[in-house]
Order: sequence, then C-alpha cells, then structure tokens
Amino acid sequence: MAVSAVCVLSGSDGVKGTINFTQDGDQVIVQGEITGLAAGEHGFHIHEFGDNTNGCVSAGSHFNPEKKEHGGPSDENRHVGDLGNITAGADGVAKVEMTDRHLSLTGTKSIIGRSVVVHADTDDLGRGGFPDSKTTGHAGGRLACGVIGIKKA
Ligand SMILES: [Cu+2]
Ligand SMILES: [Zn+2]
Repeated sequence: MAVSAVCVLSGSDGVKGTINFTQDGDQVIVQGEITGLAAGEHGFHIHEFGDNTNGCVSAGSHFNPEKKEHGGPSDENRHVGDLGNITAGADGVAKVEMTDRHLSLTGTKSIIGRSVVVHADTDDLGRGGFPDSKTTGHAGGRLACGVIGIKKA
C-alpha cells in the first residue's frame, strides 16, 4: 500500500492551498495548488519542524538530515527539503506538479510531521551569491505554511 500525505497551507495574507504527497517507489509525487500569491516564482521547501506555535517561523530551517548545502531540486548537493520554486500566474494561482527522488514518506528522510513553506521571493537555488544563498536560497519571508500529515485513504 502506497503511503500518502497531505499538507494544508495557510498564511496571514490570504495565501493558502493544499499539497498532496504520494510515495511511488523511491520517488515522491508532489501535487497541488497554492492561491493568493503575487505573480512569479516563490521558494517552496520542506522545513524541519511541524511546529506552528509562532507561525511559519517555528518551522525552523530547511529539512536537511544529510547536512548538505542549499541547492536546487536537481542538484545532488541540496537539502532534502529543497523543492525549488513554484510559479504563480497573473491570477495568483500556482499549480504544483513535481516528482522528487530525495523526499520520502518513510524512514530517515521522511517528511511526515514536518512543514511545507511558501516564500515571498524566488529561491536562487544556492547560486545567487547572497550571504543566505547557501542556506535558504535568499527566498525571503514565509507567506504560508502547514504541517504534513498522513492522508486519509
Ligand atoms: Cu523555505
Ligand atoms: Zn534548502
């Protein structure tokens, strides 16, 4: 039986959405939609804690069990949580449809109980040359977040 997980995101500025995760062999399929965004690219990550006690700040840093540097989704040297960017259209809607080989819904790389965070700015995938490019991708503030939980079958 494939494990599935779901995350309902919300934020203070009306940014919200739902993201589904499905384990498919050693890959995870990530699908969903975020609305209420400014048009353009927004950093999209799994952060280490499923803790919203102080809003999205409590989600902590990017999920990084292998102690690597921040990177893009197709880099080998990346945080497990580095999913790059999602792109919102003029209507503020970003459709999410990606497959990732670093995430898992089981074992030491499991993302269940952690958070999804959507950022105000573009993730530079570690290449921007800013002081925080190698840790956060210089993606700016946290617009919305939610905790990843086990999905009802
Ligand atoms: Cu993030
Ligand atoms: Zn990262």
